[in-house]
Amino acid sequence: MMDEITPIGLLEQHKIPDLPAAMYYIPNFINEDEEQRILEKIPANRWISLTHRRLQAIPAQLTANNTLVASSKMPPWLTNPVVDRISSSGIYEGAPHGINHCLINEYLPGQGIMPHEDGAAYHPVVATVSLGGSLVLDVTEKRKENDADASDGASEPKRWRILQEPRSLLLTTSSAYTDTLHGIAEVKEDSDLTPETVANWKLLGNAGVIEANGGCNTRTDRISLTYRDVNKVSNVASKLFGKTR
Ligand SMILES: O=C(O)CCC(=O)C(=O)O
Repeated sequence: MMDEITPIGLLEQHKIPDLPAAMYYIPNFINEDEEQRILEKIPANRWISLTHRRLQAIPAQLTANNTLVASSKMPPWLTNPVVDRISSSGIYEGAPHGINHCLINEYLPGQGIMPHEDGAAYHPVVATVSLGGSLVLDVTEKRKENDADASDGASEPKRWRILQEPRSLLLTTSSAYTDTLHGIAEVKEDSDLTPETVANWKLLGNAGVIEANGGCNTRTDRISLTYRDVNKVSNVASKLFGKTR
């Protein structure tokens, strides 16, 4: 039945092989009803349009010095069931606040995001829930400044492809967070998807769909929820006294 979810259980069972430590992939993290409920709740009037996609930040965009000034909390439709399930995995243990922020990105077929890192504004754990369509996230090893080979191109950085299916959860932690870049190609189809080219192939919920389509994924509208813990938080009271933590 399509309505089943995968309990996270032991994270080690979901670890994506061969990547820097560590990324975890959990298919069917939410069910179709839960996915639909979230999609219906995304506010139509909060989108910020960029050149190649649109996004919204909840509860608020960060200030110029990467502070979350939060007079309101995350709304229940973003926390229940997603944050509750993620928290039960223990992945945010030791984080300053736990999940306090969510970026919602929408990608139409042909849209993507340039390779980037999320940086020091956040505790180094990102939890990405995918809604709607599937797409490939490209993960690339970051060049070190003193990398002798970086200038002459003699050695290529390592790359991995992660297929994110609808309703899945991808957790990016520790050196996978700090030592890699991630991006999404601006294509209408992800091709050459095989057990050899997709790092999380064995963890996929439905690899058969890709196989039946000749190793291709035809992009449809996809929305991602990227949950994070913003390190610096200022509530209205502490802002009056100029304090953040
Ligand atoms: O949509 C995704 O899977 C990635 C989003 C992303 O790179 C970001 O929010 O920084």
